[in-house]
Formats: sequence, C-alpha cells, structure tokens
Amino acid sequence: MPYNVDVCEVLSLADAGDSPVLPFDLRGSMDEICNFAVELAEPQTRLLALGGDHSVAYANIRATHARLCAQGMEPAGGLAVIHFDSHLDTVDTVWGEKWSHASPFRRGIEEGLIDPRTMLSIGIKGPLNTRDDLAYATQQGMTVVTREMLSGPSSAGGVAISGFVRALGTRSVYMTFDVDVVDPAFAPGTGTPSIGGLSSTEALALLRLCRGVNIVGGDVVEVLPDRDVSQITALLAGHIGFEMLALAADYKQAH
Ligand SMILES: [Mn+2]
Repeated sequence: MPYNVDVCEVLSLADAGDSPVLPFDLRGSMDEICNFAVELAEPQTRLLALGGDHSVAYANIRATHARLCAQGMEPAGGLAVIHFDSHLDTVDTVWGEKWSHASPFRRGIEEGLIDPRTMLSIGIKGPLNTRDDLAYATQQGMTVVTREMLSGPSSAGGVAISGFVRALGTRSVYMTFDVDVVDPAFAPGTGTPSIGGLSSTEALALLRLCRGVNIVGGDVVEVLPDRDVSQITALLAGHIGFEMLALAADYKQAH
C-alpha cells in the first residue's frame, strides 16, 4: 500500500522449490546452494531465498554476483548489501568452522563478492559473538546502525539509513533479513533469539526506508519452525519477503 504498486502485476514470480544441502558438509552445502541458485531460469531473473540459517546468505550472494557477471554487469568492488540482523555475522571461525551462520559476510568480503564500504547492517546489538567481529566490520568500512540508534524512522539510525540508501543510487543491492533482528516477543522461532530487538512494526518501517534501492537478490533467514509459536515467526518472515518483493516492484515501476 505505501508504494501504490501491484506486486503480482509488475513482477513475474515463480517458486523454484528447495535447494539441496549436504547436512554434514557446510562448505559443500554452499556450493550446492550456489549452483542450484545460479542455474535457475535466465541470469536476469532475481533470486529471493526463503529459509535456512544465515550461512546460506553467502551462497545466495555468490549466486547473485555470478548472475550479474553472466549479464556483463559485474558490480565494481562487489555487491552492496543491506543487512538486517541482531548480529554482524562477520566472525572468522566458530569452533573451527568457517562456513557457519556467524561468518557469511566475512567470507563474502574476503572473496570480493561484497563491497564492505557499501554494506549497511541494521539492528545490531550486544552481546557480540567476539570483540573481533565488530573490529573487523569497522576496519572494513561497513556502516553499522545499532539497535540503540533506532527508535523510529526519524531516529539517528533512521536518518543514517536514508542517507545510505540515497548514496547507493542505482547500485546493485543484495538484501538479507535475519528474523532475529526482531524481538523474540514477535519472532520466537529462531535459533539465536536476542532480547531488546525491533518490533514487527519498526522492522517494516525500516524496510520501507529502503525504498528506491535496486534489489538484485535477497533472502529471509533464521526461521526455526521447531521453536515457533502459532507460526507467528513464519508469518512475519513471509511478510518480510513480500515487503522485499514490493520494494523490487516499486523500483521496477519507477524505472
Ligand atoms: Mn544473522
């Protein structure tokens, strides 16, 4: 409604089914998911991935980057990323594992898939996984809008998001939404619930501040059905996905 757009009229949508994974091989799963996503339809088709934990964002970012390259549109310096999360997910390793849900953006930056100077992380709050993940994000030039900076769209954080979005112009943006950025009162069905998060209403308002970005790929992740209550987390995540489609439809309608 805020964009005055009919999503299904502007976009042609199809459910591509479930990606294969290798439950005992995280690195191998990244290749499986990426290959599955790359081979779907024509390269200019845009991917919205639903489900999985945040590790799959790395695979989908790699696939989105490969799709752009296949069209001769390789993003200079890497993709811009708008990232909603309680956590930075820039940890180097967890118990020796480099490919868990704590590390997707570290790997993406290392491989040049993401340009950290055009990466915005929204809703971040403590406790941090390690001191190093924030130090790494800061050193790489990521923009971090903490939970404390966000108390409505006119807050310091809201102003920072609007400025970041304007500066992106028509750059190719990957949008990734970890449902744990929303408070467990609204989204209990997740693997790393984090107290003091956004309300559903605040999350929608912040997404709508991203109006005008050129979303070329995205995901909604970290829904854990076994911990959900009355499917309220699934309902929220489904709606967040719809909001991303509405942003994409609005952009297409305007260009
Ligand atoms: Mn995450």
